[in-house]
Amino acid sequence: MKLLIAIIQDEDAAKLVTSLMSEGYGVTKLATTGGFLRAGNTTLLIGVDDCKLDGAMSVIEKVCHSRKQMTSAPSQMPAGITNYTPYPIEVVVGGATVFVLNVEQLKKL
Ligand code: 2BA
Repeated sequence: MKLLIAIIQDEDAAKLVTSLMSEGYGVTKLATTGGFLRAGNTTLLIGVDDCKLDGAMSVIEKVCHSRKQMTSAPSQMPAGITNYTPYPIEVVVGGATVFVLNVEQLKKL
């Protein structure tokens, strides 16, 4: 069994949860914050049997879209500089960042 930790954009979250649930995947949705943009995103925990891993990945790929975003995130500020004016930069926020972990056991007690 695998655990997918999928970090996605809030805009895609409702549709992805619905799509995964309708295809029989179990999903837990967490409200999270990206370290770079310091903006809200969504993290889904999806436990899947090994044989369903590719299917889950296809659903994620189909639903989640990359988007361009402008930011002047404070995390760009060089350490120790106080009078720094951040300038806007454009970043491409991915469709989904997915970690695939091996699961030793799943117990429902
Ligand atoms: P954020 O950390 O808010 O990053 C949003 C987007 O900003 C990133 O999109 C990337 O295009 C850009 N970015 C991030 N760090 C950067 C840097 N140091 N310099 C320039 N641009 C930078 P994605 O790569 O698609 O990541 C989307 C979200 O996925 C991230 O939001 C973060 O919440 C998560 N993420 C991505 N890689 C991760 C990792 N290795 N570990 C944990 N979470 C990760």
